[in-house]
Amino acid sequence: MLKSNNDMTKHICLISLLLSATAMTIANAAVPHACNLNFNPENGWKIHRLKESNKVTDHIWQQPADEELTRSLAQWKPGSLTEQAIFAAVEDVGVATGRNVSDPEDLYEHWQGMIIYNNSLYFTHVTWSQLGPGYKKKLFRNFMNSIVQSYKKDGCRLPDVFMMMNIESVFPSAQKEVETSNKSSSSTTARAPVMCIARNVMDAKKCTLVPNPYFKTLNAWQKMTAKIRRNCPMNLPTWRQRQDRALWRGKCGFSSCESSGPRMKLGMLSACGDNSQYLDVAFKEETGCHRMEIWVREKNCPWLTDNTSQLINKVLKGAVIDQASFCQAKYLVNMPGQYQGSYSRHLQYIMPTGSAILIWETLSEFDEFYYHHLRPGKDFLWVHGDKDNSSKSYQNATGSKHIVEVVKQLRQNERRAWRLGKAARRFFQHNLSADALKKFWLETIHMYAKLQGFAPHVPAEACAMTRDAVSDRIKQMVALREA
Ligand SMILES: *[C@@H]1O[C@H](CO)[C@@H](O)[C@H](O)[C@H]1NC(C)=O
Ligand SMILES: *[C@@H]1O[C@H](CO)[C@@H](O)[C@H](O)[C@H]1NC(C)=O
Ligand SMILES: *[C@@H]1O[C@H](CO)[C@@H](O)[C@H](O)[C@H]1NC(C)=O
Ligand SMILES: *[C@@H]1O[C@H](CO)[C@@H](O)[C@H](O)[C@H]1NC(C)=O
Ligand SMILES: *[C@@H]1O[C@H](CO)[C@@H](O)[C@H](O)[C@H]1NC(C)=O
Ligand SMILES: *[C@@H]1O[C@H](CO)[C@@H](O)[C@H](O)[C@H]1NC(C)=O
Ligand SMILES: CC(=O)N[C@H]1CO[C@H](CO)[C@@H](O)[C@@H]1O
Repeated sequence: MLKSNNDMTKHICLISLLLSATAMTIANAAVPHACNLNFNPENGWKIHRLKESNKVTDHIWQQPADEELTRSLAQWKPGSLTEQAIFAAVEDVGVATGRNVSDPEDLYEHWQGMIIYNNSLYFTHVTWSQLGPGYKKKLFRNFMNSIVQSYKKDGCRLPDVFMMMNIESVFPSAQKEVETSNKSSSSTTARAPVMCIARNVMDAKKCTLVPNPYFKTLNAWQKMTAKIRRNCPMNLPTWRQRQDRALWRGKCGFSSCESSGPRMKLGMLSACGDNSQYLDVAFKEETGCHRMEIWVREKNCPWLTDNTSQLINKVLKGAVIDQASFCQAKYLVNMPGQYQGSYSRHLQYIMPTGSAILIWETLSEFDEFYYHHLRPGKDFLWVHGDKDNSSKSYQNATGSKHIVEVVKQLRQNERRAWRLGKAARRFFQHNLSADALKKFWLETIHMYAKLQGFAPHVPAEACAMTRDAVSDRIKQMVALREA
């Protein structure tokens, strides 16, 4: 079992002195209050300061918290959560995903510790490896920082809290799940109190889902989605001018024969064959496709053939399309993620376009924090390609139809397609807009704080997050080390 204090101090960001001065300067002038967010159909989510309440953790929600939070945290009574249980859960997931749990660098590769203390945000478990510009941990830190800063600006006060966050999208297979659950009696209780961004449906109690880091920051997301809305007017005459095909652009990506993502994508691309009048689908770059071709040549995957290679070459050259211009098509396809066939951030970008959303049915294998709100047939339609018996991943989602059939039907019923697009856009406002993300995090932090039976403390070496400073500073240190 891990010793929490040891591990909290081992993986730190080494720059607390540098940053503590900056942290002081952002203290809010107004006395911060406990806050709530309420949804109003006219104005969306609005912050609500609770002036009467002094104790943030005492405050009463005016609406029930999101089901994902109530469900995944239900097994914990207020005040029952210990630091040990949190670290046990981290180790538990580590074992199941095949990480070397006695090597903290390896174990914490995908974990990010996060502390909110006295209304400021701190991070622990920042590892040295993988500090590239797009690396998810960095994105995540920036995203969380923007959320905490935003509450501060609103004059809100957050409760003290400590969380461990898994920023990977892949969770243990069913087989490993069995091994883990037999490991010891404690592992059943070591399930819920960690956070993750995507979770296999079979691991429903393993962690609590929170938004993925690809929203970047609240401000960036707000700007990006405002641009999409401007680019994509919804009045029917204008909407009618959108291209009458289902559009998809994405990465090739390939990690193993078992991963369902690339196989599903090939399934869709092959459906394109004689159907280019209905589908406009292509890979947007060659990276990853080369690896797939190598596999084709070596014929290691039973489902890859020489024809796959032909297919890849044929469909590779799709024009890259700016995300804010996706609404040039009436129908937009969401495919599973690049490597393991898990979630894809694509969906959060296409929901606000007002085009009808077609989701490849394998999505039902993985959950993100908002999937349980999506209503098939109303907010989107399930689709699939030619089913083949080598694919274990098809879940036969209710109502799923062949993608070409779906496009043909929607062409016959334009108003239905338009209504689907409007519903997706409404869904977006409610669940995925910057304010909705803010609201989700406010609930998460409050619910989690209530469960904790310990007072979170800031280890001496933890770093205060102000701007982008954490990983920039580490990069400098890496450079110094290498010089
Ligand atoms: C909490 O933050 C406020 C404002 O930044 C500061 O004045 C106060 O000393 C801090 N309290 C503790 C216990 O750190
Ligand atoms: C796991 O990590 C420990 C500590 O770094 C190391 O000694 C050991 O060799 C590693 N085991 C494997 C299988 O890599
Ligand atoms: C785990 O427990 C289940 C039910 O008790 C049992 O069927 C299964 O064989 C066990 N698995 C392992 C790997 O011990
Ligand atoms: C590969 O494609 C050719 C024509 O392009 C076709 O005749 C052949 O049946 C295909 N092979 C397989 C295994 O699908
Ligand atoms: C798929 O079907 C073919 C022929 O119908 C059969 O030979 C093959 O064993 C099947 N594969 C799987 C994985 O069931
Ligand atoms: C899905 O349906 C197909 C054909 O109806 C069937 O062969 C397959 O076993 C089903 N898959 C699952 C996971 O239920
Ligand atoms: C977190 C969040 O905003 N959840 C909302 C998602 O949308 C459904 C209805 O579509 C609401 O009931 C949820 O509260």
